[in-house]
Amino acid sequence: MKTYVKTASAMAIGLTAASGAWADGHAQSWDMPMAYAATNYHSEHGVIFADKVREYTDGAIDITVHPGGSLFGGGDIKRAIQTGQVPIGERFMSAHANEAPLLAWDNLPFLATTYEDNAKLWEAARDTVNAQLADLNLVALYTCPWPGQGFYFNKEVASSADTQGIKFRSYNSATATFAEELGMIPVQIEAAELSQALATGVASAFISSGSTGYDRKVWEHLSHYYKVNAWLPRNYVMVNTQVWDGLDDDVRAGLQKAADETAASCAAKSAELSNFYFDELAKNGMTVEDAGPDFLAELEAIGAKMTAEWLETAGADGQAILDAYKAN
Ligand code: PCA
Repeated sequence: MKTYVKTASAMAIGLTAASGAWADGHAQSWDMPMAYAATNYHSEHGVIFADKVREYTDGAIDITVHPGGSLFGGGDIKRAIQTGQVPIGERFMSAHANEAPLLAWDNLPFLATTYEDNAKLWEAARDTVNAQLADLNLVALYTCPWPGQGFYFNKEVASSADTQGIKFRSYNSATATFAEELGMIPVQIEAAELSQALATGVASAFISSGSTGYDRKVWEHLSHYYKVNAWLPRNYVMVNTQVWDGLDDDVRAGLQKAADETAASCAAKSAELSNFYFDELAKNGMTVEDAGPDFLAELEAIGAKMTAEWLETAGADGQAILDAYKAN
């Protein structure tokens, strides 16, 4: 209750100006913080989305994209939207699993490792995830997958015998668990801070897609990428629930149309770019290869344990997602 009151009063302060502008028939200007590099396809799709929104709402909503954590750092974006400091923003969904374990639905190792399966998994999860987000005062407009996740190191790694004691950049609690299971020391760092963390030795390994390694030019510090393809996690663009509910039906429909089209285009771009990123890592001197059988077997065993742990925390809703996915 206390949290609700706090949220409601912050909302009143933060959003009056925007709502008033709309009541007068003028455009609402929305700042949209995004967490990842301006040149990343997620951020580029934020701009595509903003253009479509202007078009489909007849200029009623004018979104300005702020990529790279420039308006709010990645870790602060969700809170800023929940409390009405900004109406809309984008972030990595499973980064919010510490607050709502269900949101790690797309972080389950080796469950859905192709774009097609990943789309099926999102369909299976969508309603449950949206209900969870409603509890957090959020409405998801669209989600978009990252390419498959693999491991970056500064040396050859054949098994966990080679990973003991390594400082590992994690991006959520699941990846911290993964690191610990491999004898590494996790430290949570934003993608925007990654190059600096590698340069200063705060971390010397991490899990991510080829995309983030490319964005952050990690070949300057690291030598090996293992294409584990453990999962394809998603970013999501979310709106504050009161803002969403306060819009005219037409405007909401325009936003949703823009969101649906952007989702399809963003997922296609992710798939299209996934091999390009590997090529770029290799061109810049990294060894890019599949994980060896010993390492992979260990990762699979850890993955099974992580899935079991997730089911304990996500409960019946989590099981329902898995059942719906497997039924299709
Ligand atoms: N890049 C983001 C999240 C997943 C990914 O591929 C990151 O490393 O922070």
